[in-house]
Amino acid sequence: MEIEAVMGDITQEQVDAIVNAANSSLLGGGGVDGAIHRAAGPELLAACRPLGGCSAGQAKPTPGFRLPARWVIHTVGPVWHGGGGGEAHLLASCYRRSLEVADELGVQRVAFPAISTGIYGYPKEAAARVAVSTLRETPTRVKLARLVAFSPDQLSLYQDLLTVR
Ligand code: AR6
Repeated sequence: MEIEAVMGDITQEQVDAIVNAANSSLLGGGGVDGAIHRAAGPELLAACRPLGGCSAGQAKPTPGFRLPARWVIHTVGPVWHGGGGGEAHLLASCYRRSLEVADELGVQRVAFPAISTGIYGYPKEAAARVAVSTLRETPTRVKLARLVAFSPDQLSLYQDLLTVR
């Protein structure tokens, strides 16, 4: 799988599936979750309701409705509590499970936000390391993972990690 980093708004990504950094209710919120629900339209919330929520580290798909992406893969990152609560393991699970769901959907191009690094407070550099190493290690039929940075600093974190193996 090719991994690339780009800067932008994930709701504009022209890929098969975008990953949402949701909360366990899957009923919307702020940050990238709010942006995805606004761009997808109210059908997205209606599609999330019957899913019955989602645990941290897990992932569930819905259609993308008005988004350019055909699918949204909703995953729930860990809330940062200092690192001793299994946060890294849960964050890795988000990336791994999202790729597994992408395989189940049969899609080839998936865009990821920096899960947990906003409202959930996960330190950005540590989170970027987990993202890149998990994407590199997970066996998948996905051809392209796009790491979508929402700031220049986030983009350089990804670029630094992607230039060394
Ligand atoms: N495109 C790409 N990245 C974005 C966008 C966007 N449009 N908007 C924000 N980001 P956050 P979390 C970046 O807080 O930390 C919600 O209320 C942002 O800069 O969205 O996993 C949920 O419902 C940051 O780098 O997600 C949960 O309650 C990254 O996306 C909670 O927030 C993640 O920030 C989840 O918190």
